[in-house]
Amino acid sequence: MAALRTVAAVLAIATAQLTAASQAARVSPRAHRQMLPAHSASPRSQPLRVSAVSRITTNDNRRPAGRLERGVYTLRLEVREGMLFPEEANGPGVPALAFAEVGAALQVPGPLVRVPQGTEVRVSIHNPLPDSSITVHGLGTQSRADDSGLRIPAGATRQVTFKAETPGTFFYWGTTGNRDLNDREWHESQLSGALVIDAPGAPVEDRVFVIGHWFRPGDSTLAVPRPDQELMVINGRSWPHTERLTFTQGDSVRWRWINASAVSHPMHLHGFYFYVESRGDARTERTYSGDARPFLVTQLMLSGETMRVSWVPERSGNWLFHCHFAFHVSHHLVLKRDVVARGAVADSTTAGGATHASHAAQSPRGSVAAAVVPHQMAGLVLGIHVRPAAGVPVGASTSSARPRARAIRLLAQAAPNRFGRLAGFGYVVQDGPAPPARDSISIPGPLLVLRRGEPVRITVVNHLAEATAVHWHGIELESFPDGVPGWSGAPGRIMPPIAPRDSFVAEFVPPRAGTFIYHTHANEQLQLGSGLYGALLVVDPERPFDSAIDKVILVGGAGAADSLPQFGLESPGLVNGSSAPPPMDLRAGTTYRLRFININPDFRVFFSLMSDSALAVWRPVAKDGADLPALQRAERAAVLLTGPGETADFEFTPATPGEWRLEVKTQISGNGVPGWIIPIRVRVR
Ligand SMILES: [Cu+2]
Repeated sequence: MAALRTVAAVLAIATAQLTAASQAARVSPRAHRQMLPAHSASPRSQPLRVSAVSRITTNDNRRPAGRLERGVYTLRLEVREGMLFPEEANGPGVPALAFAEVGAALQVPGPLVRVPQGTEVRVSIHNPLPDSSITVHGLGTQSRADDSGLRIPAGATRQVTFKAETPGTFFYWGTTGNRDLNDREWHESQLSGALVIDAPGAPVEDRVFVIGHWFRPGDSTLAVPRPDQELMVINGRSWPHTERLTFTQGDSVRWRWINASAVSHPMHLHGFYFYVESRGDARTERTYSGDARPFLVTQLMLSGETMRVSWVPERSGNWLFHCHFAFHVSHHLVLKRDVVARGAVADSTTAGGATHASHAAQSPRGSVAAAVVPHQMAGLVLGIHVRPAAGVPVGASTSSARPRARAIRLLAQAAPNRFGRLAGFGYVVQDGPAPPARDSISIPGPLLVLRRGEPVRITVVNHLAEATAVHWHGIELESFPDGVPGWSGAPGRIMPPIAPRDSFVAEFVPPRAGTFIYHTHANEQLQLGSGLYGALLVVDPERPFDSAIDKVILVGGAGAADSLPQFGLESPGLVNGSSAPPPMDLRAGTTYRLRFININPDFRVFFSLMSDSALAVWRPVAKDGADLPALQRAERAAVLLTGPGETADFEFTPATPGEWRLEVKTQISGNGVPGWIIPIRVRVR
């Protein structure tokens, strides 16, 4: 145990990543639900009254609130109760406290504070609640040490004045119970607003997005028992009711993201890489420049983190930016509980594999059945339309047949009783004219190795009992084959869901060698959890895949978690399809390429390579499939935190014979969150 503690101690100080992660109490969408009943069990002294409330308007953060005159910015805020409507304006709503400018409409997120650097900021906050104080954090000089919070007693008004000294993306947030940001209860969870300080001359044609999370535990003691209710919003709205962004091919896109929710979100962009220009939290920010900027397709944002990103949509069509936790984009976050009957999903994963729930989830929802049938997701999804630049034909490079394209036939199939009584879903590649048995599946799907620059034509055949689709995660391709059913493509040519017994042809030319993922982009909680995922490697012709050197460590799900009997108690993970992977045999002096992939539906995953007494050292070489610039390739301690939808490549050269342990695990650090750990012996000869 002493040795283990030593390693643990080393781990704890090895990287800021680990430290930050262990401070973020929540690991998975289900984990936070486990934490919350403890709060709900303690009676609230002052229940939120939901009678006589006003409508909360959603705030797109385009227009700063307040008044700026002669270098002095003045804003008068108050907190009131209201109803938030994250879907249709006349749809279902939830009660919440919200910020407003005094006398004006309530807003979620709160009124935007946006000022030039050097401005004197004067904010007053009125708390009209009769018997609850409010504490507001994030207003003050941009120093974390300062942020003990501004306490406003019931019925009182307080003012804060500070100089906007440091440019960046920050936020203010309130609590009625002096709780931490990641511990707020449902009624106070929307008390968050953006605070942006612009440097002189910096571009301000950007957009500001605040991620919110609202969770109210169910109450079975009511005359009409109330189930758990949960929603996740981007600027107050849940997909498909989030704002649509429209750009023209070649535009520069600049976004600021603020995770004011209690949980982490791996935010993933389809079709393009983005640069992370800065990262921070409510009070501080770190800016990257030049080659130091992370260049990736998925950025994990912990609770309370912010980021500024930039990217260029080089190809036209429809794209998405979304959270990669399956639950955070699932039908569970649709407030209309009658759309999908909870429990039907469990039935669907028994031996037959047939499902009615997914069809229900995919049926278009009334008021938004416009030109495009919305994808069945909900929650943290942002839709992006990219118009073609003048003179560029839509989908020019994929619409015509490619005679020399390499053909792959990929079957999506199901096998009964793969996870206990639950079916597994998996991909199989058909070689030759004879199709494989209908219940033959592989979890993960077969390793697909493509060659950079070589056209590929993948026919996806759906042998499932429900519609599906495949997303080529991280590949810079045209919109149509991108794999989001009812969304990918452009007006007049939208990718359909692949119906049972139907097929779909995805054609693309992978432009970049690296580690990617292919996975289902339909009914992800069920399909991804059940096994529809695999590693997609793109290699240079001069450096083909070599299984003796290239080691893929792929973490996926092990059964549709919300269908499992132990749902909420334990969530499974698999490494390369196994909960007890075989040892990895390496040779001293050889340089290996470890290709890590996290495509688990629900969990952040840590990887660490260690002996009994020390962490190994490895060299990062690629992130999300993109080679790292030399500046980011410094050797470092062998620990890695990933969210779903991330890949990362490291070179590892064991110097001497011996034994290492590659640990693959979820967070289990002292907060009661359950997890799993899968150790792999690494034997060096
Ligand atoms: Cu999320």
